Amino acid sequence: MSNFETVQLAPGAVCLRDFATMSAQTLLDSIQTLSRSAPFRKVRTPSGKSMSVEMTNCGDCGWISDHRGYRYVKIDPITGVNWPPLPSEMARVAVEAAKSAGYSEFNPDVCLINRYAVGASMGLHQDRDEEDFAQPIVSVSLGLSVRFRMGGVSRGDKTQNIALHHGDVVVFGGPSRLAFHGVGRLGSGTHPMTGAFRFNLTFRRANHEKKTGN
Ligand code: MD3
Ligand code: FE
Repeated sequence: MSNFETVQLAPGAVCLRDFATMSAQTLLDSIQTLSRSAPFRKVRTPSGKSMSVEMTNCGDCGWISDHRGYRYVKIDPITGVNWPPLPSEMARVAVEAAKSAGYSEFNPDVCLINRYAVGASMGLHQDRDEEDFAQPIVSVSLGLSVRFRMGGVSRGDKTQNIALHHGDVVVFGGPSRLAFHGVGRLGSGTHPMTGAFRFNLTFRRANHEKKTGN
């Protein structure tokens, strides 16, 4: 396993620097493959604004946004079929990272994949379309670096800036699960593995775990 450094960002939020560096090529190959079945697309916010980040998903459902709102859906509206399955080699990285951050029960059912081209950014928001806030969100950054902003559970709370680099994994759980966060504009550059892009994978538990038996 690779070496990594742990940085506590806030209660429940831990950055594992370089945690995914050794897995980066595998993750990028998986992204390339699954984006052939579920292509990256620009999405619109409910108010009609086009987001600058392009997105796709894999897993039992996928996160979408349109004039009807934000939600998870089982069928990709672009292809009309199920999202591609979450590859086990992708899920493994997220589950291991969650364990290292103290969340031994993480069981993701979806991975939202964001692709940032030069100039793309993401405004301050909360991730609250999931059913179970007891499970953390695990974020993996690949390619070009970016400035990540993190605040508290109220929009007006003070924010801190953290640089996220290729291979960094951040686990957001507990008191940080509903923290406001955003991503600064991607500057121009070239990364040897991703070219002019940054990819971010967020592993989530969108639906409550199904009870087995009867
Ligand atoms: C803090 N993505 O897809 S990952 C998103 O880099 C999203 O693409 C960003 O925010 C990106 O929703 C940031 C870091 C992140 C993800 C989820 C969080 C931070 C979080 C949930 C709660 C608190
Ligand atoms: Fe988010």
